[in-house]
Amino acid sequence: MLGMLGAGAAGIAAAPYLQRGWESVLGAASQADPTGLTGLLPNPGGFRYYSVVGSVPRKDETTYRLRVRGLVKRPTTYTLADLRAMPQTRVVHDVLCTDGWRVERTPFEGVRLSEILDAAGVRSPGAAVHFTCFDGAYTESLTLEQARRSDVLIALKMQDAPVSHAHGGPVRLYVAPMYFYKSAKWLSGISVTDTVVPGYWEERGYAVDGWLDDADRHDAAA
Ligand SMILES: Nc1nc2c(c(=O)[nH]1)N[C@H]1C(S)=C(S)[C@@H](COP(=O)(O)O)O[C@H]1N2
Ligand SMILES: [Mo]
Repeated sequence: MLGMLGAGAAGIAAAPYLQRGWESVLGAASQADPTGLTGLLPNPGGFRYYSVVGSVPRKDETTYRLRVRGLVKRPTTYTLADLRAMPQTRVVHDVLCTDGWRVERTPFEGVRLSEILDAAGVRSPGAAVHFTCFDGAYTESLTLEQARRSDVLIALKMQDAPVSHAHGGPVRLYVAPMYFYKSAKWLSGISVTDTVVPGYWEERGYAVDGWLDDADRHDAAA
């Protein structure tokens, strides 16, 4: 199993079947999707690995960049070292995919998105945040209010280890109060926009507001 994981995204993409459950309501749309949806490796540690593309380049210490753009006063580009040098927050919450699997009490650690937004300085009429990924395909969005929650992270660690390539490393988004599809893997861009731009799955029928049933929608803990 570890060997397969070591083979990376190419191995992941080779999984010859689609893992569909709740999402089968979207079956027609996903079958028409030329990039395909690949779920694979039945539950190592409870997680399944998803990518909407066949292979994803690896980014490391020297090649990884996170670009913050759009309706901000100070467009900024972060390296991994830059992100590590910022205050780190640890959030522990259950992870739930709409396919029906759940991994309980999973720790994520990284920089609060609110911190990144404050550093960039959101300017009018900024009201939402759009995320892009270096897989070249996946996108996600949050309202600015959601993005500023204390439990929304630019995650560098997952399960107390650096986020692996298969899990979207070196940097992924983690939106604790929402279904896991909101947590974009291989995060490379953050853009402040004036309206919510639906993400990859949202253009294919998912709710833009991906709240978990038990989520406190007003971040009382913040
Ligand atoms: N870039 C990218 N991010 C993504 C996805 C994806 O296919 N590509 N899938 C989403 C979905 S539906 C889920 S359930 C989780 C899966 O994360 P994992 O592969 O680390 O388990 O990532 C989310 N983020
Ligand atoms: Mo998912």
